[in-house]
Amino acid sequence: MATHTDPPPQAPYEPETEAIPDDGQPFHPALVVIDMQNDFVTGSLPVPGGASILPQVNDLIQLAKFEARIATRDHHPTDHVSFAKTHEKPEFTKIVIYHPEDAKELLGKEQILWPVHCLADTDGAEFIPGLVKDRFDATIMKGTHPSIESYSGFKDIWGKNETDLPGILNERGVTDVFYVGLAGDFCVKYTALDSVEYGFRTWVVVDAVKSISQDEVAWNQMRDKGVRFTKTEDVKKRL
Ligand code: VGL
Ligand code: ZN
Repeated sequence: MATHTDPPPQAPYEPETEAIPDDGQPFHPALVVIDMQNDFVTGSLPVPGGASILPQVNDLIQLAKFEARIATRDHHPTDHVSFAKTHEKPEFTKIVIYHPEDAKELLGKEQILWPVHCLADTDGAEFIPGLVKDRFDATIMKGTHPSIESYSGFKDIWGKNETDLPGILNERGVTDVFYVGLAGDFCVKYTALDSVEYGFRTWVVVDAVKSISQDEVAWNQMRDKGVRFTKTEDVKKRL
């Protein structure tokens, strides 16, 4: 039970944002909507405040000027490597995992063990009610291989398998990609970091994103790698 001597619960960190410059450079924007799925909002791995971003996400989806609108979905098999249950270990602890074809090299990666979430073809993996999903040009499914974790919409955590996302963006001549959705410190962060690496001007729309952790760590990692932060209102003004 909370007492008067406890420190107040920390308000979520909110990074500073900027308006999108209109500086005469080519501007071909795309929107990527990350993991707006039941399990991340009302299901087994709820992101605090997840439901609250739906109005901003829907407003952005309906802006006429985006040259592509793409969704991602977490879509795991029952015994996925990221599930605590698969390893018979407690949820939210960390283990070291290996690539199924590369285990002999012993190049492990730290893996947080999650509750079972976004099982393929279950309600938990469906888009949340009210999401304007009929406007998506493509939906990228990720985390579909039982032994491979995939947070980013571009490629798995080992960087071995690329999705269709970079091809779609490049085909359409996209210069600027706007990222919204869940969770800010996992799938949004890893997607945005890859987006910079692929050469896109990369924007995270901070009032259309919620994170699992309330701290600034993930935001600083993104900013340090060249991800830029803006707000729904500023996107509407530029588009
Ligand atoms: C995610 C944890 C596990 C996400 C996906 O969408 O951010 N987080 N799988
Ligand atoms: Zn997942």
